[in-house]
Amino acid sequence: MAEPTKARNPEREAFYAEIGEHSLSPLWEVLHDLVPKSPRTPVLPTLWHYEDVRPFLMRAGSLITAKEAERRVLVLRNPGLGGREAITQTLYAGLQLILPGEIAPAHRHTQSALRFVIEGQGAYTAVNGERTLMNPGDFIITPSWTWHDHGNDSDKPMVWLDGLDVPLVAMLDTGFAETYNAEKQLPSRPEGDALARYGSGLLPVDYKPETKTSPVFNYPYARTREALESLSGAQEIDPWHGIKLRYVSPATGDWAMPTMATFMQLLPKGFSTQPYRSTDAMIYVAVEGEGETRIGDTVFSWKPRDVFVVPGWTTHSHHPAGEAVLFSFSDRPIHDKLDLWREERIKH
Ligand code: GTQ
Repeated sequence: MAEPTKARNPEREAFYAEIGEHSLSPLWEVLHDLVPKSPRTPVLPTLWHYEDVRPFLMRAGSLITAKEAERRVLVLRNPGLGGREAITQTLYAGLQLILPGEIAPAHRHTQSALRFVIEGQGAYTAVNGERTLMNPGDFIITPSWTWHDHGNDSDKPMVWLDGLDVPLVAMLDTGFAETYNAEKQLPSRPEGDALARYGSGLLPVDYKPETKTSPVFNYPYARTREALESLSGAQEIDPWHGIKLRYVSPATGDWAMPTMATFMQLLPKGFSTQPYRSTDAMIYVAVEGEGETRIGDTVFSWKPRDVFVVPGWTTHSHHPAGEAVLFSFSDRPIHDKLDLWREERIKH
């Protein structure tokens, strides 16, 4: 609700203009915008149907090589954010295409990246000298300031969703980047090394975490799906979330990434979630099944590979047609660490 503005008169206007010349402004004119009663986000609920975006991606594939582009990505721009390369206030998302035989050259940057595999299989991403093959539904991490390159040795196009904390890092003015001295890293560790070392309920005996990012950098969908499948027979299905798991670092139990929370949830057949909101804006990717998500007055119909955004502090509910699986991510770790995170579970 807009607060009544203070009366304006020529004397005040003249004063505001005069102090403006001295890089000063009157707080009382803007106080309630600066300190709102509840969040007023410009982020708009937005849905990208993969079948609409894919032809544009393939056209991009014939316009520019992955090498020339460095990263051949169509950015998912939130229309409420005035043309910024941002899907929410703090996060960036884009769909990256690598064609057979291509390489996206090695570089590193302070922005953290997640990859959620959408289409194709058998391409790799290499992080700090270890390659991991990418399969649909895998959640892959490129930690801040780690060398990474991507390549496609398969015979089909490979597409994944990139999620990065680009707008957050820009706001903090902490962006650094470097290109590697070669197109790709030579493998220095065998494939599967990180998962064996850190991702089997075991850790090397003297291991101490050196960074705030999970040492596991590929969470394969096969394992995630198996966990959800086993739990789908269980009694307790959360009315607001269905069966919702969060990805964590096995080294700390904290979120897998310091700036982004990631989740996978199963919505059983015939189940709808109750209305819910939390301060963090959520980016969803439909993985299996079809359904609707109601966000305020907006209704989105999704099917596998579609991406949609739920703005922060906006009531929403999911209504799958049959059993469905949704991946999602947000900046919740930041809200958590600043004691800002809130949620509201609404009862009908
Ligand atoms: O794969 O390294 O979508 O650096 C944007 C910036 C992907 C990447 C993006 C990047 C990358």
